[in-house]
Amino acid sequence: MFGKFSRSDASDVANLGRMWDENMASISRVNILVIGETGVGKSTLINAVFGADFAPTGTGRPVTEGVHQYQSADGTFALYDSQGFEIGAKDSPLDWLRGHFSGNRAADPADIIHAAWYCVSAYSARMTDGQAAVIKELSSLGIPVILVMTQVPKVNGVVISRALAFQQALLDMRLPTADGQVHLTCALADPERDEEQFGLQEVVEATSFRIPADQQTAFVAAQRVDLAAKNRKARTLTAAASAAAAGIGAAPLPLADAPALAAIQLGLMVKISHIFGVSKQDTQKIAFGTGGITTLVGRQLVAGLARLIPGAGNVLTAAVASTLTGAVGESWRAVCYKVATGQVDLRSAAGIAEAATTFRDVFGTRVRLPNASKSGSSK
Ligand SMILES: Nc1nc2c(ncn2[C@@H]2O[C@H](COP(=O)(O)OP(=O)(O)O)[C@@H](O)[C@H]2O)c(=O)[nH]1
Ligand SMILES: [Mg+2]
Repeated sequence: MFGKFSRSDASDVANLGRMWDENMASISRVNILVIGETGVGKSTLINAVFGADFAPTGTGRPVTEGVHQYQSADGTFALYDSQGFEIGAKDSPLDWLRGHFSGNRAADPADIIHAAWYCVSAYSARMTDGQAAVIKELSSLGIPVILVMTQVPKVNGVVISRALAFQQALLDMRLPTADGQVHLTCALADPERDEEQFGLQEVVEATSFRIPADQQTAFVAAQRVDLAAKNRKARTLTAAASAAAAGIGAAPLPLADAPALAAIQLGLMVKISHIFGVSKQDTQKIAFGTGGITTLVGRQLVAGLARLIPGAGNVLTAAVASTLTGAVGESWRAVCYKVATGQVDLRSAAGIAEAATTFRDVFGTRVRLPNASKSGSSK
């Protein structure tokens, strides 16, 4: 049943597929290094922040002894998972890192490591001189280091004093970290021990602040704990697309140019889907599949509008073009937000229908179709 598209949508479906690939190719990959000794909770942290299917234990591409690289399926995110580096050790991963930097930095900017999470466990509660030396070396290589304390227990909602004492000891070491902080985290909720997940969003925010502008989109998309950042990014993209839509409608837009407007809107949906981790297939299903929002996106929307707006005749104004694009962006953001937070499960037909209903509901609050020509904007 899914994946069947009506004839009139065929070119929109094809366009969306092409735009999907173009968008992924245009996004600069972000590379994050996670370091810490075995058992401190790196994999658990990675899975909690970037998704359970991302770094399954024991897989990934070994790039050198003790370092594994994982890449997201869309290729916009790479993660290097590494055991503790020892300065001076033979075949240390640090040698790889030095080589990686001196060799690749100039040659291939795509391989630059944009941030490192140095993980120490609240349980071991120690940082050796060797570990501190590694942090210094990373910093001197120009890599922003975020210091993360993992496996931090709370009792009755309060961080245990031993972890706080360790945090203070680390602060007293005055390590050259990116933000001078020691971020306390618990990546694994453990109801039996009354422990809840915390601190992950703070780590993501601290990291995001240090990521170069070109890699921000990839980082916001890859992480899954800071949904507010995804919402902000989606709304920024929507504002830009609305402005572009107003631009093409600056002189009243002949309906013959409707494909240009449809392209802006589909391109916007593609970008928002990527930000929230909604797949190409799911995007196509909701947009053009059975029970989807077919008449509210793409060419059908624009064509249908001409019939609905009294007196619009064969033209669209800049205001209508921009309002429609704003409504498509905000409605699609709402759908993607629900998918990302698990409120909608797209594996069932009911889930697809629910996603489509969400889109229509939000769209309806932004656009009163029959009055659109009078008010121009209905925000
Ligand atoms: N209670 C608790 N256990 C954790 C936490 N993070 C990791 N663990 C446990 O610590 C062990 C080692 O974690 P893992 O992520 O495999 O460590 P890695 O070797 O650094 O990748 C596993 O049994 C995890 O379940 C946490 O935040 N809280
Ligand atoms: Mg691991």
